[in-house]
Amino acid sequence: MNQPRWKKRPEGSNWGDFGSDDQLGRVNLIGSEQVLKGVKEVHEGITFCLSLPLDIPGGKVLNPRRSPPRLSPTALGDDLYINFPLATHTPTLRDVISDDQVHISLQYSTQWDSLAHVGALFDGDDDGKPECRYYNGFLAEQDVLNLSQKPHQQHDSYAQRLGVETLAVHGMQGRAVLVDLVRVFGGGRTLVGYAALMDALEHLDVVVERGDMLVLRTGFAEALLDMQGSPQPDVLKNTGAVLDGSDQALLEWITESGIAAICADNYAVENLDRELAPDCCSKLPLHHHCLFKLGLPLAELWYLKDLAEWLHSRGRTRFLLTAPPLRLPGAIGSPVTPVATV
Ligand code: UVW
Repeated sequence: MNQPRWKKRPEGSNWGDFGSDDQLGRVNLIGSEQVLKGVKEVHEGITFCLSLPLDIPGGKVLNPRRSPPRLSPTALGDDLYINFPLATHTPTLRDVISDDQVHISLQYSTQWDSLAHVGALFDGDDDGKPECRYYNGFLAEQDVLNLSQKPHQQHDSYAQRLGVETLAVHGMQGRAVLVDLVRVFGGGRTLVGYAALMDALEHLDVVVERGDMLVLRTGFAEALLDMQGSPQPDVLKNTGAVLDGSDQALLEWITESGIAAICADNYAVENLDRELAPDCCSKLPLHHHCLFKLGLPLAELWYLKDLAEWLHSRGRTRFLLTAPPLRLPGAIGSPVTPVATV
């Protein structure tokens, strides 16, 4: 095993516990045993698609950096390959070809955050000079992300380590447990810290075990879907529960519970609307704890309503989740079409 990339790891982190070169973090806990436990939850062979249409939300309301996907034809010279007759160049041919491409913000809609999504300025060498590091101490520019400036001002990014393809290759299949927060708190904006989450687990009779993927329904994605591509910011800011990443007890529970991933139907999983104290050092404390300290991937904007209602009607909370991201080398996030099998 190589030497760790750090002398001092962040307090409360698991850096090094899965090996000094580990790039999977808590996803290591999703092994064959977890897949078999997931398969045991398949009784009826019914599947649910847990993705929104990837052009939802619509516009740039949730995150002004991220644009809706734009589809266009592939082209060769002046030929655009939509309903393109091959007879154009070879008169005897009767084939007609359509072929397209997409410009997409990888975290626009239903998505996974890889462990390369959120790092921190951290002094892992203990030499008083903070450097940008990601999970397991990987150094930003050296190990993880290169940003190259190409001619014509085009920037290319590429995660050499911790990119989303590491999750794709692992598979992201195993047992998941649904916590239907809508059933406990309704669909309005509720800040859920440790105490509220524990109340919800008790009320819903949910048991969370090591290696499970925790799936949180807040009602946000279904509200977005109802808005049909014209999202209403005033309504959305009061819609759906959000986790309180500033609640230390909640972060400790995430560490202790052994969960391998958190998948939510809201944007960001956590509360982004809080006022930042003058000495605050993370706007995204849940992302910091999960992605940076534990290597625990987050997923957002999943569509969970139909699954939640079905599970409730059967008095169940667990299911087999199959949710590999794209095996897109170097990508930081990824659209995903998660499938629940029950
Ligand atoms: C942010 O940048 C807030 O990212 P995410 O979509 O992971 O919440």
